[in-house]
Amino acid sequence: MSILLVSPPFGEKGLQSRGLPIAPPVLEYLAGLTRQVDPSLRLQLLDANKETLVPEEVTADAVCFTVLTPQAPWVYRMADRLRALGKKVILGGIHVTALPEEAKGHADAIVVSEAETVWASLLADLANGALQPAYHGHFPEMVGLPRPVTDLWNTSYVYGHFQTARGCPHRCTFCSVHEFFGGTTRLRPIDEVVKEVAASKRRLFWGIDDNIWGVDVKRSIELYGEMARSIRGKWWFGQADLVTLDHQRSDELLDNARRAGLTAVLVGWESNNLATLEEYKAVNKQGRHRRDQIKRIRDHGIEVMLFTMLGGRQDVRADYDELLQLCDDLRVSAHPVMTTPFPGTELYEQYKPFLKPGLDWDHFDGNHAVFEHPTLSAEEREDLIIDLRARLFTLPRILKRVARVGWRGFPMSHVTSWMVQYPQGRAFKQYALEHAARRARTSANR
Ligand code: B12
Repeated sequence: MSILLVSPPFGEKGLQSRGLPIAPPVLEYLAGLTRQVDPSLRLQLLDANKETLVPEEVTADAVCFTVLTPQAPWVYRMADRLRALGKKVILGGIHVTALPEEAKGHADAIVVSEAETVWASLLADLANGALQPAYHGHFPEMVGLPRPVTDLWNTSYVYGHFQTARGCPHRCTFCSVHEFFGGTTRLRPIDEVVKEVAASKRRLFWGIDDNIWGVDVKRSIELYGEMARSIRGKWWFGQADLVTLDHQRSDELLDNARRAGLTAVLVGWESNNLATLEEYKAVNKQGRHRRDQIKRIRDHGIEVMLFTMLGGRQDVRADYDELLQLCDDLRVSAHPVMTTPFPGTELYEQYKPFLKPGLDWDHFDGNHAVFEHPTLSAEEREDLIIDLRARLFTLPRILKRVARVGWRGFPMSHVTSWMVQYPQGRAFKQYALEHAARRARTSANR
């Protein structure tokens, strides 16, 4: 029997991530899990950002899709076509877990929650022609997890990935993580992580933990110390909170993290607007002196990028300029996305009465305004974020920011700063052009 694992394209209305240099983590991980539970099964992987999925040309018996919310419409269309051709379709991932009844309509089987505890029985049922409509995974212990399988691609990637923990201690209302992982945080054994990264042929990684140091500071210090001792010539970036840096051992944490190869951290700044931060229940994760902490991280030789959302119902027009000013003051870059209430989150329930009717899930991609705002129209918010991104990613600004990374990180943190910012600026520009073309077509049709 053979199965094809598919990573869907990152939205059709905003192809921001075309040619993303990161290997899709879910696919490589599920391939590892499959080999662990049934080594006889033949496996194929397809990254639909880089290759075209043609249902008529699929040779596998079953096709498995991982589904984020903005990818759902594409997946459902493909799934319907594949099923009409007699293929079995299995869906899993965060969107399927949030809306299982919707997903069931397009699949022979769905996996709700994490796959580890149900994957073996699902594959056995598939082989026996006895698939159940739904499999409900539990929250597995993070011991003995399979390593990602990296040798099945037809395409190539610059970055691999590793995961040391699942879950996050914070409960931000916009974030899917808390709900998805059942409020749990779970850590992998340090030696398993270190051996996995050391054994990988790859040299650059994304540490895909939801919070690379905020789950358990002492364990992070220990993990990074061990990585620094055992791994040479490998570098990585990851995402984290700021409040952890109020911890008394945070200098040691940052030192060890840099020695472990951390070149850049994407910090959850979330918003400049205090009312919005409160609305998102994201105040506590900012810590006491968040501006100073940004400087501290960079002085340790680690690049910083701010994750921020704009266009929430408490946000105002001035927030866009203020974010640019903040980035200029701190000489730091940002990844601004449109506030998006994802199904399964607290924010979704709160914003439900304001959602624009008739929008398909592909609008929930961080570029589109999907709810009504008290003072700003959807078009205004979409234009404001595009304009902010254009101003943030001019070449002089990018270069000034690269130069500001502390000397202790030279050269890899500086190289990473460029490698993250430059393509991001280009992707934003490309999206802006596509957005303008779509807007022109819409007004011509009116
Ligand atoms: C890596 C990542 C990305 C990468 C993906 C890289 C790639 N090439 O695939 C990139 C940067 C591209 C990305 C983009 C986005 N992301 Co993202 N991302 C993540 C992150 C940090 C890790 C996901 C991951 O790979 N985990 C490792 C794998 C092994 O674990 P897993 O996904 O949990 O999979 C397990 C189960 O879900 C299940 N499973 C998953 N899929 C399948 C499929 C089958 C068939 C089966 C059986 C089981 C199964 O089994 C796995 C093992 O238990 C998560 C945070 C998180 N913790 O999930 C956010 C997350 C998934 N992202 C999120 C968001 C919002 C986005 C963006 C929309 C951001 C934005 N606003 O611009 C974009 C999507 C753009 C688009 N238009 O589609 C949200 C998802 C919300 C939602 N409802 O979809 C998350 C949860 C972050 C959050 N804090 O809320 N992301």
